[in-house]
Amino acid sequence: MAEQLGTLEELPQDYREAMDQAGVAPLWPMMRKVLPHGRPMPQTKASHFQYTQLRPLLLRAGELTPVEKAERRVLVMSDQGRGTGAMQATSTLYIGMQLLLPGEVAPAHKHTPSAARIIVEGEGGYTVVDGEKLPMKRGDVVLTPGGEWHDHGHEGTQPVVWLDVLDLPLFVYLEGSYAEEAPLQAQRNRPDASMVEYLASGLKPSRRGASARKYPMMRFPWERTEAALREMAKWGEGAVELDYVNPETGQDILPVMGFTAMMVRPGETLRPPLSSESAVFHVIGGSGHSMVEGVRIDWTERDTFTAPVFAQIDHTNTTDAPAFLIRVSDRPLQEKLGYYEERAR
Ligand code: GTQ
Repeated sequence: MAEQLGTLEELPQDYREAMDQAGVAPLWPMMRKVLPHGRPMPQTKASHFQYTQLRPLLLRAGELTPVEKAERRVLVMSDQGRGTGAMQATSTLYIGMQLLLPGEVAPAHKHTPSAARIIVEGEGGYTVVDGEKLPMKRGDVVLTPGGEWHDHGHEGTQPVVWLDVLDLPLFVYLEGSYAEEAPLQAQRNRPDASMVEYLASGLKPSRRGASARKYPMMRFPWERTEAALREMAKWGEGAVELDYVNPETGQDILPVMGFTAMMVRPGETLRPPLSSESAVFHVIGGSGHSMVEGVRIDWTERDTFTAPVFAQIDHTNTTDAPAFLIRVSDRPLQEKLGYYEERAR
């Protein structure tokens, strides 16, 4: 039914005022705003954050604001559909670039939203989650799941920078976002689970009925991810993409956010189907360009860009070296809500 719905202006002034007084409003003039036909009408716009622009601003924040005054020294990367300052990159995903200088610590806290870090630059940074010390190396994905204590530290000599990805906007929308603070955590004196229990893909500890932790592996080393992508690319055709999964369950690594690692071969263009998820892409290595809803984004290593729901997306690598991206999306949330969808293009 493509019938034109009634407007507010059509209604008599006295009636509109009386409704206003009573705290009510007619649905029909607003109906299409909340229930558009055929597909959602996202406010989110494809946005591109160039690391060459962010880096000097972040280092300057390091001079201007001591970590004690910031708790987390972060530049928030805003969806340009909502405007700079918006605490979201898409409807559900928040991203920010965090700087920690040598010797600094970001104190322990825990909060209802989940976070993941993608390490952008620097050596010697670490995050402690629930007592487990997770080294932060370039390209690693490090999880701090909702409700888990975490603090950050830095034992190196150069600035450490990472991309924070949180499901914060969802929790703010739910009026469910809050944090608690505590002193730094005692650290367990052993390597993280990716180096012990889950060192080899396809193997996990025999537990004889005892159950694993809810988040058994919280660091996904990039070194292994890249090696797996390169090997896959040699032996198959089509998109080379790996899902990050919980090694105990095979499920997504966090409740709301899903992660994949992608390799775009030299000369290749990837054209994924349209999907109901919104996404953040972070470039680990290489360069290329993506078309997102007709917007061309020329990206290079350490850049970050976003795509709204149902966006037409092409990724092209015209260089002669492979390009590597990590993609974060809200698909796990949408699957839990029962509406995740893909459409042929
Ligand atoms: O490192 O714990 O970008 O709590 C925003 C909120 C980072 C963090 C952010 C946070 C953190």
